[in-house]
Amino acid sequence: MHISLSALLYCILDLGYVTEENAESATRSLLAGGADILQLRAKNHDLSTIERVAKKLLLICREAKIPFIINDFPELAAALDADGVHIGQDDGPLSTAREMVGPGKIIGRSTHSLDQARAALAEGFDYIGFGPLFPTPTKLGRPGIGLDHIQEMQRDVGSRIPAYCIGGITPETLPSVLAAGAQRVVIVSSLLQATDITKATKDCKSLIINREI
Ligand code: TZP
Ligand code: MG
Repeated sequence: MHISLSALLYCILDLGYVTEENAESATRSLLAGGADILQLRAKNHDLSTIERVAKKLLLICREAKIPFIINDFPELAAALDADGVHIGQDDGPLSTAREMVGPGKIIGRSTHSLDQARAALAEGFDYIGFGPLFPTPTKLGRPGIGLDHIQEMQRDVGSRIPAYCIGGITPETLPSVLAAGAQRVVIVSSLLQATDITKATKDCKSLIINREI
């Protein structure tokens, strides 16, 4: 599995916003709205819960033929034959994660600056997240890095590997993010907290697809 050129909207099923009971239906709604990649992220859950939810979401993503990525747990991604894993700056080098998940899997890295984005490219990551652009309750304690470096990041990194701008992106902020040069985005809370997840996802997807170039 790899990330396709047309995978512009990356969604995260974050168990901080959705209960285990609602995880499958929220995922189906995100996919119906046009999510091109799905990640499972669970910062305060035990591994058995994450595994149980991951198994269900993997089936949904397989059926929809989109990549399913697990945040933080390369061993779990390998054990479930998920499509990849996403790791942060403090989660060790690519090589360690690669040993665990194997050569055919997608491995992404969170980056919070232009330097980190360039370093992730040089190390060989398959894609990056770049942000948070704006402060966000989904990643508390991290300042927003703003929109000023997006263009340079796209030029140096996003032209080589998929680069997803992330953090505080909503239907309201998305136009400014796209105008600043973002090609691909991750959106979490504003979709998961929407009264109609599918509609909110569709609205964001069409803003991305119909962007002015
Ligand atoms: N990494 C950087 S910002 C962020 C992560 C996981 C959270 C993005 O969530 P939201 O709710 O779209 O701001
Ligand atoms: Mg992590």
